Amino acid sequence: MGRRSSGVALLLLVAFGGAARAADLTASLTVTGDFTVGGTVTYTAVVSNSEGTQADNPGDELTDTLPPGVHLVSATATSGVAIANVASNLVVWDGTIPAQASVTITITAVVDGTAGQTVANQARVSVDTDGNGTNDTDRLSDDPDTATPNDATVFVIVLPTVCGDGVVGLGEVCDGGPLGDPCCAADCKTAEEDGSACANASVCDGDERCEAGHCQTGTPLACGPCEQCDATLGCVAGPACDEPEAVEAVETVEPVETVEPVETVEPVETVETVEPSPDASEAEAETETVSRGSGGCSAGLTSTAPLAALALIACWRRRRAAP
Ligand SMILES: [Ca+2]
Ligand SMILES: [Ca+2]
Ligand SMILES: [Ca+2]
Ligand SMILES: [Ca+2]
Repeated sequence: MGRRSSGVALLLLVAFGGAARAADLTASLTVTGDFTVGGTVTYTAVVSNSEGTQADNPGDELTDTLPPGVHLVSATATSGVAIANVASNLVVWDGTIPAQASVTITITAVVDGTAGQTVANQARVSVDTDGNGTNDTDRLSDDPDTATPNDATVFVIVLPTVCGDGVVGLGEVCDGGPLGDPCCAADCKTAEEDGSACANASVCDGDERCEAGHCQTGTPLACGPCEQCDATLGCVAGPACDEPEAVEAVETVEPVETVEPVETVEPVETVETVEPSPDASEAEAETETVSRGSGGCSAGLTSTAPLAALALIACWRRRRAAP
C-alpha cells in the first residue's frame, strides 16, 4: 500500500470510530406475584446494552443473591445461560449481549419470611467497559418503578389473602366482609362503580351509594316530631300523633315561711312580800272602835286619826242609808 492508500484508511478509521465500541450495561429489576407467606414471586431482570457488544467474558455477567424472606426456585434467560444455585439462593448468568440489545433473566422464588418482613433484592451486572475481554465494572440493578436510581427492588410480605375477611388483600378489588356487600362481588374480584345505587333494605338511612366496594348510607330521613320512619314507606305518622298525652298540671309549691327565732324570755324577778303597814293596822283598829260605838258614830273618835274621821263619815252614811 502506497502512502496515498494509507492516508485514506486513516480517514476511514477516524470517520467510523476506529476500534469497536465497548459495552455499557444497565439492569432493571422488578418483582410481581403473591407476597404472602408461601406465595410465589417472580423477579424479572432486564440487562440492556446501550453501547458495543458485551462479550461472555470470564466470570458472570450477572449475579443475584436473593435476600432472606424468599427462597430461590429456578432461573431462566432469553439468551445465554442462567443457573439457579438453590442451596445458596444465588442466581448467575453468563452470556453475550450484542450492542443495543438486551437479555431478560427470570427468577422464580417462594416467600418464606413472615408477614411484615421487608424483602429487598438487587442484582449486579459486570461490564467490560474498555472492551479488552475482562469485565472491569460492576453496576447495581435499578427498580424502574421508583425515581431513585440504582435502588433495590422491595416488597413487604403480607398476610394471606382471604375473601370475606373485610380486608382488601393482594389480588382483591374489594372485600364485603363475612356478610358480604352489595357493592362487592362474592369473590372479591370486582366492585360496583362508585356512585352507583345500592340498597340495604331501609329507606330511613337515606340514599345508599357504592363507594370503594362498600354500600354507604346517605343522609338519614328527617321525620317530623309526630312521625316515625318505616324501613319501606319512609316517614309515617307515629302513635304520638293519634293519642297525645295529657300534660298533668304541676302543683305550685308554696314557699315555706321563715320561722323567726323565739326571743328568750327573761326570768321574772321575785316580788318581795310587802309587809303590812303598822299605820294601816292602827286605822283598822280605829275603824273597829268606831263601828263598836254604843249605837252612834262618835264613840272612840280621836283627833289624831284622820282615817278614823273618814270611817265616822262612812258610818253615818250607812246609818242614814239603812232602812
Ligand atoms: Ca461470563
Ligand atoms: Ca475490561
Ligand atoms: Ca429506581
Ligand atoms: Ca380480604
